[in-house]
Amino acid sequence: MPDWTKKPGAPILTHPYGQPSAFEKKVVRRTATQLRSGQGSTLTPLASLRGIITPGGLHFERHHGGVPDIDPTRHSLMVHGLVDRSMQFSLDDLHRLPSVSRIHFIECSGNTGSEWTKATRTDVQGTHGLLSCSEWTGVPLSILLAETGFARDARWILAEGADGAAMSRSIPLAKALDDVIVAYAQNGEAIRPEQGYPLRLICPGYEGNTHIKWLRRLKLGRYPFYTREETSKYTDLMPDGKARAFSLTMGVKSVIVRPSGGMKLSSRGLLEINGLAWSGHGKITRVDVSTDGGRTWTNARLDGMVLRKCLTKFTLPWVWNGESSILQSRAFDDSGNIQETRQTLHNRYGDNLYYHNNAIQSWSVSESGDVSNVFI
Ligand SMILES: Nc1nc2c(c(=O)[nH]1)N[C@H]1C(S)=C(S)[C@@H](COP(=O)(O)O)O[C@H]1N2
Ligand SMILES: [Mo]
Repeated sequence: MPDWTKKPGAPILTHPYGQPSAFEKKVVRRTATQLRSGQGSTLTPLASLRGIITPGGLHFERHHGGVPDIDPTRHSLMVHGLVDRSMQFSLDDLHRLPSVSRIHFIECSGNTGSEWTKATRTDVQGTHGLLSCSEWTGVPLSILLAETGFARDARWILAEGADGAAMSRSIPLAKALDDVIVAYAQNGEAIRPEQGYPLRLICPGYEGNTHIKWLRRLKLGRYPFYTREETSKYTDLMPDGKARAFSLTMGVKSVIVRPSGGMKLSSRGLLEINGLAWSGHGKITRVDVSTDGGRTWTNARLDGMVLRKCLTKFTLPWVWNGESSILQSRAFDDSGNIQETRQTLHNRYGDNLYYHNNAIQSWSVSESGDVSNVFI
């Protein structure tokens, strides 16, 4: 009989805010390699997570000016510009308004950017870790805009953060009226400081950069505001030298998280392939898995909830017979989009791209069972 059965365990309230088991301390965020002063990002350990929800403490982070320490009693949201009535909302005001809770992914458009022209990172935390999924609770932006009213020719909204970077992006008014949320809670608790405490914008399916954290201001206008983050950054350079701007919706994408780069298959025989699929356009309808580098494909099972603009879990049983194999997955969504190969995307968009890489990811399994990132 083990020790822990023979005596009482730790007293109640040892941890007023619960923590993971000490045996799980390797399951942590880690920094991406490109770090510059005053800004940076951390990656979610996708290979160690089960299901579709990212625990608050493991949500990836992307900060352009660090994490501000905001006193919610001194924070408010101003809505102004082409509105009938400028209004300022305190947190208390927002808590009184009708709320929604929705499960959505956030993916930085730089996610997988390192993998466009060669296999760079060793594991799925490195290749795909700028991706997380939470239940977000807050007030639909359409409700705030019904309070302020807006001019008939208003078309865009500038959203601005209260951080040192005062990060700002233009959001189409049509999107704001559709499904954007002014969120104050994440997975049942107040939004974490790293995720935008006390208020952030959730723009379901849009690139991560538009989900303005530490949100303090929304300004309505006729045109996009052409901020730094939608002109010099977060645009896609095309082969003819022109840059595509406002490429806001994240494409259909999937990745196998188990087995994935850096793992070792311990023995031959039956195992379950696990992965995640998502699309900024809507719902995942189907995921195929290949174990022979894309020559043949098998339908994976979509497990659990299949929600729009949300991570979807897929599984496939596989018998590894000890041969070298190439594992791939490709996702389909309800807008008719199919996840494509790198080659197809390169032929279409050229070699200048960094953002919005939603190509099929390949993991190679060697005869010794070592799994690694390969460029196909
Ligand atoms: N105010 C503000 N909002 C921001 C950012 C920021 O630096 N400041 N980073 C953006 C980027 S580039 C991304 S990908 C997401 C990341 O959200 P997360 O840190 O909660 O994962 O927030 C966006 N919102
Ligand atoms: Mo981002």
